[in-house]
Amino acid sequence: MIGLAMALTVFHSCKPKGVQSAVSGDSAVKAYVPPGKYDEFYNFVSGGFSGQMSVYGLPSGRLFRVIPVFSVDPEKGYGYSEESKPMLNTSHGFIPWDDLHHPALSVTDGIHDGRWAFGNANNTPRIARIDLKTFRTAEIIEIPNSGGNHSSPFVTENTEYVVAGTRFSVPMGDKVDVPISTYKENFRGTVSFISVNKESGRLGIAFQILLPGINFDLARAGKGKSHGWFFFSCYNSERANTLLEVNASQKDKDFVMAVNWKKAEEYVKAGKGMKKSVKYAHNVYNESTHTATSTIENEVLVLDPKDCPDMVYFMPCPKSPHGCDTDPSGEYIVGSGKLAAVIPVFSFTKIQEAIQSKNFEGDYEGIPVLKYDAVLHGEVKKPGLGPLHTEFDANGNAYTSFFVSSEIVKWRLSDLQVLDRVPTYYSIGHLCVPGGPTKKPWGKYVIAYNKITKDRYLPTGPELTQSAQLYSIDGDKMKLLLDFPTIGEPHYGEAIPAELLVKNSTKIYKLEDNKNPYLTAGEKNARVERKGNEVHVYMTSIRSHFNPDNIEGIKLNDVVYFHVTNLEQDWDVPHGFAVKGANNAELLIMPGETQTLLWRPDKIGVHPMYCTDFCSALHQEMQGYIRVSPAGSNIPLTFSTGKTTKE
Ligand code: CUK
Ligand code: CUA
Repeated sequence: MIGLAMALTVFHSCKPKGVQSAVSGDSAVKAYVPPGKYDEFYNFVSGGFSGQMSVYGLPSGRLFRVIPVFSVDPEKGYGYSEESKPMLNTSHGFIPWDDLHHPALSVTDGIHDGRWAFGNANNTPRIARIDLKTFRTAEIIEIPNSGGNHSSPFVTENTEYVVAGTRFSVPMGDKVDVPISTYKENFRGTVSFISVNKESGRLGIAFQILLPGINFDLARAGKGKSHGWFFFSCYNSERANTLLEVNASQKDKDFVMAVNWKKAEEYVKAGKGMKKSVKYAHNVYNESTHTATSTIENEVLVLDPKDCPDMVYFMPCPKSPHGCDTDPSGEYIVGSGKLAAVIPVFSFTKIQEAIQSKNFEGDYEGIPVLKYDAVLHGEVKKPGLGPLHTEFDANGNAYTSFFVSSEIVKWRLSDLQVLDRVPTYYSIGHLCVPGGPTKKPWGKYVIAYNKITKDRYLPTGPELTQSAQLYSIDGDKMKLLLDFPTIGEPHYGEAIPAELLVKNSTKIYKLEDNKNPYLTAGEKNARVERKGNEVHVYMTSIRSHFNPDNIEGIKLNDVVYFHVTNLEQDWDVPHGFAVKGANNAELLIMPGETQTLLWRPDKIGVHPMYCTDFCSALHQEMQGYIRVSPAGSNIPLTFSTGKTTKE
């Protein structure tokens, strides 16, 4: 008896007070995907300061893959293999990290097409394109004239463009070494329109728009009737350069900026753009050589609204706006002031009328400011505290996240009535309805990406797991179904029906299509070649041996390149490669692929190497030796596989 009572007490005291599970009835069943069954959606979630993007199944919340984008990933050799290093090149040189906030999935006619995902690098401004056939980063382009690419990488209705709005305004051009106190005079902002090639997906900076020195936060493209427009939220219209928490919260209203990008295209055609000399890296991964190349570009086209009337407008938006979201019809633009007590909803029709009748309240740094009342569809009254982001379902409803009051609020677009609210645990940032930012929301769920985890999971030292929560939205009331942990800070996510990706998923790279210059086409071609102090090992891997697996004649101070070709042509049979003392990472080589590891042997002796991925019953036998001799030694360069040991 006493033992039981004690056990109960201990059990209770393990769980902090205030934890609510709040699930009921059939919730568990709704989130349960039985072993061997597939999830209904892929959820692409940003990793925040991990610099990666992770892929979860919904409704199960199971983690499928972490896609390295802006950060090196030793698990996959990304940023460590010679082929992938150029992906992380920038105008500052090689950068192994960034801060990825927003995934965006490509659309055709405003509907998910399952081709690409895009991600933004917030710190050293870049945009990445991920190929959804391979779940690999295919391209990264750096954004010049930008100081923090937060308002990015949202897409237009046919993925004509992804955008990049600078969070920090910065001095640019010839005059960059200026006192910070000259902010108002010298600091400017830009938004960039990055074109996406319809077939290849290849990115290019089409044009940038030069803007007053305010901070751009988030953005969404118009769609349907508002196709051709882009909306950006802006804060710090005070143009403060210090203590922004006070100084950028002075004004009652900041702005949502409306950009007529069709008009901008006309100005570009008419030669209104100025060519500015800049420096930015453009990195492309070639699918047939399995190799990335990095090119430094030197020029960008800049449009100044002064020379381009009717291209940019400001709409007042209360107060310190964060999210800026367009509904599936394209008629409504929802602003979210972090410090506002209402949610302002703008009407695209009214915006057009106000522009026609020049219903301006004045201008801001030469850009017309539309009258708030003239462009407002209405305000959602008393919705909650600290509105951040809004997503939509297909039935005319909106779902807004509230950081301060820690909840999701469902409201109706037509009459702005609040319909339902559920608590989130805790302090939700972004949220995601599958297809929520598109013309065709898939609906069914809303996912909360939370900022604070507190007592939801077992403690893991000073830092707790990051966390997301899944709610069903198919009934009138939202219902909590599941908590699931995430990798990095899950700022935002997009979810897409699995069937749109499954059929196109790459299973192997065909050996006959492998154009890597260091390909070893079959075991008979395996060899080791010396060029001065460079040694190139042309190596193959197949279950369960390397060829060659005994190498002698390597000398101290040699620079050794292992070019490993995985000869397998079966799905899900990667081989790994690691050599003792290599000060980078492993290689993880997919079937039919060639990858290269650079090794600078720094010790005399015999160095083991082995396959790092358990590939067969005899995986543990997949190993070999490399003999390293003194720099002046005359041991000849030899290599073999299957030569018997001398008795
Ligand atoms: S941000 Cu994180 S909650 Cu960088 Cu999109 Cu709003
Ligand atoms: Cu190849 Cu283990």
